[in-house]
Amino acid sequence: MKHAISKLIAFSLVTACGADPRGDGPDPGAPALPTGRVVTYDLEVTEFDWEVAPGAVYRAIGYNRTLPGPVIEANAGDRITIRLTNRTSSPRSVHTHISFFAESSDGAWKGIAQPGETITVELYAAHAGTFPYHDHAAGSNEGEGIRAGLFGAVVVHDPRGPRADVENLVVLADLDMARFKGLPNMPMGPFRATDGEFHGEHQYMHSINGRTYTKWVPRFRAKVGDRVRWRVVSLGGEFHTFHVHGHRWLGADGVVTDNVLLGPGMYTTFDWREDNPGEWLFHCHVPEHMEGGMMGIYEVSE
Ligand SMILES: [Cu+2]
Repeated sequence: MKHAISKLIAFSLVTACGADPRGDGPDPGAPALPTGRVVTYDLEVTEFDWEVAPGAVYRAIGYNRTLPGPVIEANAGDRITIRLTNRTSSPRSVHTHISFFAESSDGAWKGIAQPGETITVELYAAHAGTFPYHDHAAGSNEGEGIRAGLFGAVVVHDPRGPRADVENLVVLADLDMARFKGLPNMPMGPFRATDGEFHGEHQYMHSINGRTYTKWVPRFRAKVGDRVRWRVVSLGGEFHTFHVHGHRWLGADGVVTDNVLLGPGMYTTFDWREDNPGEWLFHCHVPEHMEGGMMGIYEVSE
């Protein structure tokens, strides 16, 4: 497995150090040079109860009993080793975006942990940025793992880039209404959108960092003058936007924006210099998703 990754890295470095394969300049996607460092993570897949808000109990399948799963953090050029243990009754995996890996660590056709099994996944953090990771094993259904809670973020720092004073990691995810065991003021489930006192089709379904609504989504904080880095990944079945009140940043298209579109499995990283004190909303701008809990608060002090 290591040999296969080494070959991948060597090939990519050859193309990176030489001209662009099209012959028109340096490759803008050049991978980072190896640091020689290895970071190791243990991920355990289990089924557990998770409160997205008090009384809103979700029967989750997740990594290390938390939604989202733990942050996988590295510097560009590091190798990442993940030991994945599956304590559920269906096949599970961890599939990552952007990092280099051999097919044996893909987590789709290969790199699957069977029930009771521990496997090793080997990655190379080729590029700085913020990327999703998630289950990609076909259990009872192909997307069941992601809906149940098997998702998280890979944060790859650029050791040569500007350091941020504050880093805010945002994981947007849609939950499966059929997996709720309880909702506030409701008897135990399972629930359908039209059940009992349950109003609206989306309540508690759209989460930020595993929680719903401004009262329960963990707050972000910064102060005026800070270089604030936002790392946003979108995992789930819906298209979301990421909108922050009172602020603006340079979008990927080079145009100033305060709201970006992220489809399933998409991600973005951007910085701003904080200049606006206050208590600001950040949220998905799809009305049903806001109503469904996808909103939080960002507090800026003087
Ligand atoms: Cu949305």
